Amino acid sequence: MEHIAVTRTPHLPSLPVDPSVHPAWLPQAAFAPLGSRRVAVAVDDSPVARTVLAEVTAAVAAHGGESVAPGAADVELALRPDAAADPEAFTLTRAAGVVAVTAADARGLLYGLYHLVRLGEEAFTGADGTWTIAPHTPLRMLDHWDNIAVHPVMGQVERGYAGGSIFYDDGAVRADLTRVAQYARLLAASGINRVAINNVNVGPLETRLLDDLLPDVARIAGVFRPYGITTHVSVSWAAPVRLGGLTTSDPFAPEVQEWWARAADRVWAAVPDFGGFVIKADSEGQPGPFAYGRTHADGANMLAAAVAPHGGLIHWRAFVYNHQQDWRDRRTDRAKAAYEHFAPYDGTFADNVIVQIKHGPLDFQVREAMSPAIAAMPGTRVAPEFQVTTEYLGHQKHAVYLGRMWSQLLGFPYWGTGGRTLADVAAGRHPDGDGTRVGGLAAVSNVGDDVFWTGHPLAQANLYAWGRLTWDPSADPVAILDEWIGLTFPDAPAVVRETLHAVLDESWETYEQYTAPLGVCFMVQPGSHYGPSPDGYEYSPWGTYHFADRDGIGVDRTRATGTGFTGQYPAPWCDVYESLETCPDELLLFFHHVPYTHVLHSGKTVVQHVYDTHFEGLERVLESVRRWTETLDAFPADLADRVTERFAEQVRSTTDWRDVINTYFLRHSGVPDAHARQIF
Ligand code: GCW
Repeated sequence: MEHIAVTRTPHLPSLPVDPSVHPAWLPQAAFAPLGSRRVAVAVDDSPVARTVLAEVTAAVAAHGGESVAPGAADVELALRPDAAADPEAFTLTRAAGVVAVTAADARGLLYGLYHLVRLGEEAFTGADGTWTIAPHTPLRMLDHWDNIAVHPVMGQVERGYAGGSIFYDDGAVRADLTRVAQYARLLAASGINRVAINNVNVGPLETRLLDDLLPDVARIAGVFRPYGITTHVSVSWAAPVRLGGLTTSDPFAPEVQEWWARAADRVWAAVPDFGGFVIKADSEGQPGPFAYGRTHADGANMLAAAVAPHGGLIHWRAFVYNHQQDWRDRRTDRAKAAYEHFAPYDGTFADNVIVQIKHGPLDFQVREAMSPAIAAMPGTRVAPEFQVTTEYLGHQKHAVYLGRMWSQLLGFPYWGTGGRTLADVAAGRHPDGDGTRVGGLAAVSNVGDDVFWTGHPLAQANLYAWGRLTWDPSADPVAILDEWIGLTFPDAPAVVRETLHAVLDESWETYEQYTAPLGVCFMVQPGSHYGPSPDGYEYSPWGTYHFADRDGIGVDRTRATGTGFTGQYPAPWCDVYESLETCPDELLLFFHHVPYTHVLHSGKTVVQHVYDTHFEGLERVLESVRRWTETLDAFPADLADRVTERFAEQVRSTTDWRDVINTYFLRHSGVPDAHARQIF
């Protein structure tokens, strides 16, 4: 490897810094500690190496430091290669006033550089020592549900709450991808290394990403590449018919196999380091192998064979269920679907298939049980899927920090306290596995072309936290929140940082308080999924019911008397959830149908719990608004205005939730509030 020094590099890429867009967690000030020092960089000439050089060059130019040749005297920071095994890992050494970051290749150096940015001055003044830091899993992914053609119902970005798409504008890939480059930089600085660039609901225009729109895919991949980010595309199972004019998509048909192999050849010819395909098949109307009497393993393995010669991956989604269920049918339980469709095929998926499974068995609710399917496939590479976009969590109109929720989910001990967790399974460390089935972590992104990226400026914290947790799922989500606050608002006085912390820290729990209680799920407005509608899905085909009547509420998912869903869990959870004695309060209504007067472990009845949490939830939001109002002058006016506007909507919406849910429970149960507060 030929190493070049920053001082001898004539054509560095310029960093994608656009002053009209909020810098998120990479404001210029965050680079001051690094940029005020004498820095030596020795790297190869790869695209990522050039990013490392560009970052250092820009930082020292802005902050009075100096780029010096490797080996120069009085170097304060050195970034240079070593022979480490993991190409994304780096080693940080602090000794005798010199900080060195070493890594096997430029990706590790880039992560090391952003690590220094996060540490700030502490990076240079802390105690001497050596730390080797490696990501938890090699697949740390964000999926975009962005459409190229504006969808008549879902718009430019399905479940997007931050304006238009950074990739597409009204039927075409944007000519100017500067925002994508800025995004890539933010993602690299948080730890993400893979992005799927289009919606898993693939329309006719998006199908053409495999064909005449390939040059656009190559352009986007070219923007992500310098940041160590690999590009993936979502594909339609029906592509051979839609695009290739075949009469079938049967995975066993030779012409279909041949079509996909040629499609893969084309894609990798255009983008040699392409990542692979994401696919939603036989799900919510998307075509799939069921039409041909084939299984999901048949479908996934056929695609896997097509991309294998190129080293590609297939992310095959397990969000497969009957969305045309008859609500009168009490035997079918949507929660059981992913396990039933996938677990029987464990061990039969090809090596380059990743089965992507939503963390909950329903759909990204504020509180639902863990998906048992994730734990059921020791012989399969699994990527649990999360939502950074807040489809069921307030549409980035409510201030809801999700780090604590994800941390809890990632640390869920599927085989009991102290045992392997969801994050372990994602990294291939299944207790019954052979350790080779390394999966990853995936989530749906929350950005758009909004000037603050995420609609609600404070929702940036979620994007940041997601990246950081994919890198290290054991990281403290509260520390991540403070890290985000420190980076994003570097000059803010302590009181402002305390306010942001207070507003966000327990905001997930607050959101849970004022929305659907005790794991009951889906009391949202149908379609939009914003605002309360307790019976909105009760008589619908979507399989998301709570069965409230005058006596009680909740879904009996026990083996003894219900749908038997509890039987999909390994011990101890199959028994913990089965029993009313041991089922945790917060999931009570997910697993059991109980009277409104059932007494929780907390000592309260279900109905009194509902009243109390809903009154308290609004109080907590009002307290957040009070704190925010006290410090809002410390923020730039445009950001302050945006957050203030969002809080006004949050208060309106939370009041709505409180009153609708409380009234619903009062009318159904006839049990008055013990404190005689106003319910309608
Ligand atoms: O939560 C549901 C959403 C759909 C989405 C689907 C999925 C992309 O309401 O908008 O479609 O999940 O995950 O496929």
